[in-house]
Amino acid sequence: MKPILVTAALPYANGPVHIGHLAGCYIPADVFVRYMRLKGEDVKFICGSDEHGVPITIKAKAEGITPQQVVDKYHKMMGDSFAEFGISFDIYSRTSNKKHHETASGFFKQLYDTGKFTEQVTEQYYDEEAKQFLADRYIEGTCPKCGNEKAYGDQCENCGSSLSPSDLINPRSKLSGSKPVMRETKHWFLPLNDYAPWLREYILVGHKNDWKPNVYGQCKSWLDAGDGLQPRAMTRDLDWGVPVPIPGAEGKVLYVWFDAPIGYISATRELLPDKWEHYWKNPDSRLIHFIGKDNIVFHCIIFPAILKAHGGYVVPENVPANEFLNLEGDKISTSRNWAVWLHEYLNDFPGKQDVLRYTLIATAPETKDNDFTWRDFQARNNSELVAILGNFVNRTLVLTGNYYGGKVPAKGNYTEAENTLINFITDTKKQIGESIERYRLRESLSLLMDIARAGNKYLADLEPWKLIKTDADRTATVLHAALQVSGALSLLMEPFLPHTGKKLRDMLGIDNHQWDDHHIGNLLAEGHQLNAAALLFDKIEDPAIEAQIEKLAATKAATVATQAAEAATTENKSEPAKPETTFEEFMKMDIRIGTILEAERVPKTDKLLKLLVSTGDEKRTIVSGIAAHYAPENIIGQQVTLLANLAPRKIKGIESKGMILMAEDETGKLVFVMPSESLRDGSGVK
Ligand code: B3M
Ligand code: ZN
Repeated sequence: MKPILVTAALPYANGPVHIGHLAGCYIPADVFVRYMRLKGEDVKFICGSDEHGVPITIKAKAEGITPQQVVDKYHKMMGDSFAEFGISFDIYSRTSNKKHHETASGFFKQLYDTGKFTEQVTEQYYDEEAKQFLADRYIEGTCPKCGNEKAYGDQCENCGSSLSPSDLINPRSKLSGSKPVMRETKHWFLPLNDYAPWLREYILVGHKNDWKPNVYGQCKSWLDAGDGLQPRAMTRDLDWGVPVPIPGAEGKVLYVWFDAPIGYISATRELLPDKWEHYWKNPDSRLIHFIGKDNIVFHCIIFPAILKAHGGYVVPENVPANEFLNLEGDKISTSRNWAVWLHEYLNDFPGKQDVLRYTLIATAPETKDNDFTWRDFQARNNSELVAILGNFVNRTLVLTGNYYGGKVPAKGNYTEAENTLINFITDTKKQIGESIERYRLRESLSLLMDIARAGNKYLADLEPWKLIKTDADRTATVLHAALQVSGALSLLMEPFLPHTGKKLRDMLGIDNHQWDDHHIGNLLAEGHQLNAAALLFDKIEDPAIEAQIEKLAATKAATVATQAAEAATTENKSEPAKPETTFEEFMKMDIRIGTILEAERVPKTDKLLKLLVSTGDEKRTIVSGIAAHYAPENIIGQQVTLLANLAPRKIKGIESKGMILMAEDETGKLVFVMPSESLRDGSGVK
């Protein structure tokens, strides 16, 4: 039996868990692990809090507390809510603990001692006001790939690109807001470029067919990028993190994306002090990382390169990353409090963990971003869980209670109807397993519900409540078979709806817990006494949903009010003056009037519109970061002012020729700069 090591991304301990985390990573991982446990596989489920990195120190600064106080607060909050929700980690550890510091610095030291790093003095952005180098999220600016104006120095959450601070357009310090300057500093780099041939073989050849297209595609674009993989600094000028364990590195810590994935190893060591190598250093081991799409490059390129550089470790077999989940049509945002927080859900909907699990699996963003709405949540519960699954089980148990005192009736002779039903369950069980093992969890859940649908149809066709009046033996057989279907459901739903599976197994008096065929169809022997029946699910009424919708509306109103207040309180701070220019320099700018002929959203981005703009003598494509401000259909025919001779740039694979000039109002809204009267396209601006 091959050891299976499943990890789920270590969430930053700078805030609570929300439904985007659950849908993107934790529920898929939990379904997969529960299924593997049911099959009797040797599987371990590893997670913990990611407690280093700039997100933590920014939160600490914002709350006026220490980073340790931040991580202590959120590590407990997340661990408790994961446990109550039923994410069944074998360990939920944390990267600020001693075991991790030991493991991560030991890993770094081994790479250092074996000459895997290059030592480089480079220029790095420095905030002269805060007197601090600006690593990763201490700096933000415009993403060169997608135009997101709040991209971080190490990654862009909008398009998932991994960045370096020097890639950012208009960089600014998150500490003081000032424009940073460049200053020299020494760091230790992992020459990722040296691992490119191996990574190409490992991913582009080895996992061409079994990695999800969204994952494979991102890796391929990274590996095929013109300038290819670059050496990447694995240390930072920060005082919060794992100190760099070599002389001359005072005041420096391990880059969080070097130390955090090693957190998977240290947590396994904590869980299995004597056996952890059986999972991490066994060539037969299956290492599977469940993550969100913004973590792909770190788990598919950087961490495997680190493991390869160290040697002796398995590398990921698969990294089934999900896309993003939105909420009521808007991106989930911790900073705007636009989220359904897990701890609040557990408080508002006690005992309904599985309703949220069901909804988030059924709407999982497996291949593209998806949207959670409270109305859909209500419909999933009322029209599917209550009306299909709950209804079938309840009718079967109530009729057995009424006719046979709650004892499993005699099987009698199965007809084709029973044999077809039981064979359908066996076949569907096989398909469910195959879907789970291919990380198609929406499909696998839908197959589970097909079994409940088949059960309902069987009862509707045979109508035991009428049959009882004319054919007692036949009725006994029908309910005997229906009970076997309930029994099978109680096992097969375990990966998806563990709380409900347990509840149903208790009602049926089943303590079996195996995912194997011979139990399907004869889980409940004649004469077996069932326990008291109860509803598996109850309806969720409108007021409960309306309360949640109103809560979100209040959140949005509060955010808008805050933004307006911030805009109002900050004196009308115009953009900082730019350095002086000359008439000659200005005359190089070819600024013209144009008209937008066509407009469409750029797929997989929130900010970008692809425009076809007429400038009189030609029509050109321009990608513009205004999607958050204008719907494409509303700007057809809009006259605009554009910089026509800006060097063409590829943005999200689209050749963009020119730039639409926009003015920004005090709330950050972008407005067109246009002539006071309609002009011929191509008219020059001087
Ligand atoms: N904490 C990023 C995130 O929370 C990071 C994951 C680390 S997994 C080793 O999205
Ligand atoms: Zn981007």
